[in-house]
Amino acid sequence: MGTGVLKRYKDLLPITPSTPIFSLGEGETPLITAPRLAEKIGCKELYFKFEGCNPTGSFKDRGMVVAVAKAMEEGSKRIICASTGNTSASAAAYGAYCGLESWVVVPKGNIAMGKLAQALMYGTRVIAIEGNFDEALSIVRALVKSSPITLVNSVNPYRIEGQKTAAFEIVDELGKAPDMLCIPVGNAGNITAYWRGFVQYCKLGKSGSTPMMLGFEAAGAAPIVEGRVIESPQTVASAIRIGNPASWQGAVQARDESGGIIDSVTDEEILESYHTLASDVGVFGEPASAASLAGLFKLARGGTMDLSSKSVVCVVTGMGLKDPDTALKTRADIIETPAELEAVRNALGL
Ligand code: AN7
Repeated sequence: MGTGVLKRYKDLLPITPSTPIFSLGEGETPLITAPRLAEKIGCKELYFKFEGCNPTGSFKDRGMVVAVAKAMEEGSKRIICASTGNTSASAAAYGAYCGLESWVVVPKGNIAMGKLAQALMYGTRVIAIEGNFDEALSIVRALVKSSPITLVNSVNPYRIEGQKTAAFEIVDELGKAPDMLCIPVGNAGNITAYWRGFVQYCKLGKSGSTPMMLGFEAAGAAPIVEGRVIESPQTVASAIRIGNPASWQGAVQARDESGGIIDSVTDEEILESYHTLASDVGVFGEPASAASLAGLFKLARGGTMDLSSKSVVCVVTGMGLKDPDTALKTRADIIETPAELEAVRNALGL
C-alpha cells in the first residue's frame, strides 16, 4: 500500500480527525524467510522482520510518526529525546519533515557514527553528554517538566502505539501469530509495543493466538535479567547499552503474560549472530539487532525447549550500515593487490 503507519492503521491508533496524516514511508518492512538457518537451529520456520528498511533505518520510525503527529496536533513546536542513536535519527527526520525544532541528548562516544550523521544531517541540535543513556533520559525527562517541549522517547505513549504496528504486519503476512518472537531489549519499549499489538490483534479476532515473547538484553547491560539497575552498562551493542529501562514493567508483563523469557546474550554471542545474519541470510542488521538471533541460538543450545514444531520471528531492529565501525573492526579480511590481472587471479586462487 505504501501509505505509512498513520493511514494504514488509522482505526487501531489514537488518531482523531485533527491528527495530521503524513509519512516518510515507515512500516511494511520485509518478513524474510530463512530456511537454511531454521534447519541449523532446529526450528520449523524462521523469519526475520527487517526493521532496518524503515526510512531512517530502524523500527523507531513507526512510533515516531505517531508521536510527532500527536505533537503537531497538540500545537507543539519542539521535540526532544535522549537516545543511544536510533531514536535521535528518527526524531530528527520526522521533526524535519514537520518543520519542528528538534533536540537530541546522546551519550558522548557511545553512539554509532551513522546515527550521529543522520541526526546532524536532518538538522537537529545534538547535545553529547559525558554520561550514559540513562542519565540523558533523566535529564530530558526533567527538562520537559519545566519547558514547553514534547518528549518523544518511548515514555511518550504514542511511541508504543505506533511500534505495535510491526506485530500487526507479522500477523497479516503469516495469516496468524508466530509461536515465538525474539526481540532485543534496551529501554524495553519495543517488546512492550509488540506484545500490545499481538494482544490487540487477538482480541480483534485477527489471530487465534499470541506468541511467546523472548526478549534479550546484552549481558553487560541486563537490568531486567539481573533484577537491578545497572549503573554503568557496557556492551558492543551501543543501541541497547541501557541500565534502567523506562518500560521495565512492560517487558516483565510481556514476558509473564506470554509465558516467555527475558535472558541475556554476551557480546561474543551478539557479534557471532551479527555476522551469521549478514553472511548466511543476507540481512545486515546492526549489532543490537543481532541480540534476537543470538538469543534464539542460546535457547536452541540450551535444549530446554523443543523448537522443532515452532515458527519463530526474530526482529532485526536496525540497519547495519549505521555502524560501519563495528563491521570493519570485526571483519577486516580485505586482500590488497596491484592493479594487474595475474595478481587478482592469484589472490582468488584461480
Ligand atoms: C537497533 O535509540 O533506545 O527496548 O535511544 O536502537 O525499545 O529500547 C534504541 C534502542 C533495539 C532496543 N535495537 O529497543 C535509542 C534506543 C536497536 C535499537 C533497541 C534499540 P527498546
